[in-house]
Amino acid sequence: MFGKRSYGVIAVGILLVMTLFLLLFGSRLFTDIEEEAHITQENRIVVGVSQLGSESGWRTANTESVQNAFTQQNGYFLIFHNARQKQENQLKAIRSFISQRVDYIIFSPVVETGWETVLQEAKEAGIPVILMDRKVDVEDESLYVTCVGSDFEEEGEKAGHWLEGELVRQNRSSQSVNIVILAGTEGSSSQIGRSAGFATVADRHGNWNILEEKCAEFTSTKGKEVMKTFLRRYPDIDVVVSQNDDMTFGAIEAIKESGRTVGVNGDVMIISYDALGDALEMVADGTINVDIECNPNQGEYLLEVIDMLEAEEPIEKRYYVEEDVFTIENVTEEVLNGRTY
Ligand code: GYE
Repeated sequence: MFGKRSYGVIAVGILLVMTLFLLLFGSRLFTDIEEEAHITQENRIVVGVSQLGSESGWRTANTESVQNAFTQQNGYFLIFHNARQKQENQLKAIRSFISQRVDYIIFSPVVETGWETVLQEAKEAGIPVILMDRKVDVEDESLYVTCVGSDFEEEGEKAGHWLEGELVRQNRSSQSVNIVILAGTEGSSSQIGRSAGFATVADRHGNWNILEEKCAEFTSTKGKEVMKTFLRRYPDIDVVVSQNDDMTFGAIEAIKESGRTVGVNGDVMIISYDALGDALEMVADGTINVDIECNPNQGEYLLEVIDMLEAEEPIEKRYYVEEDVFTIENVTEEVLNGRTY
């Protein structure tokens, strides 16, 4: 029916229609894809996190909790910075978050003082600041929106109350008791709170002699070093209060090397904080007498706080995480198996 020429004309026609179609809708199609990609990126909430360091098992668990919370799947873009225990590094990180115009700044202040100026800068840039784990000591509380962390003073009191009960149980409540304290980073909220809380209880007991409280920076190496000094200085130590498990691990080594024994059936009672998995094993076998839990799983709480802020719901100035106290009595298999850090 059609000659060779007609086939040619039809082919050219089809080509023309296709080209026209592409010209008309093709560019639309590509811009749509591009726009969508842009929107997905834009819809993600950008969070700058300044972690103070990686000094302890607790800190590692805390970092993991934050990184598992602020994921792409949850709608976040996380900029994470580790300050290696230096306030100046944290100040730099926060300033870089401000210049990158992040949506939120979360930070765990290494010490409580010295933050006014940088927090003022964040406020002027309109970036809400959320404190994680530790607090800041500032006059103007509007410099941060909220804090998520532990009640350190209560943790300190829990340690004191445990000792009160234990001395009664051992019939030693009227005898003199020699105590040394391995303190965490000087000027950090966890150190200040734990020291103050324990002191409140200790003050009520004339027979509790706090021989010395010395900073061991929340690390195992320092814990061992400072404990060695204590052992040299004081021949008769009954109780060691160590403000985190890492220092406890070091201290226990030092005590054992000095020929003394620790724990439930030992010469020296051990009171520790954090309740890391490895420490709970030592509670279970009687090496550590009591471990005051400090909960590092704060990522989920932070997500909730940001959800509330995004929804413009009113939020509180302080959120406390849940925490327990562990002795040989309640460290069950279930507790041990459930520990992920
Ligand atoms: O107990 C310690 C860490 O501030 C609660 O810091 C935190 C403390 C924690 O290095 O292990």
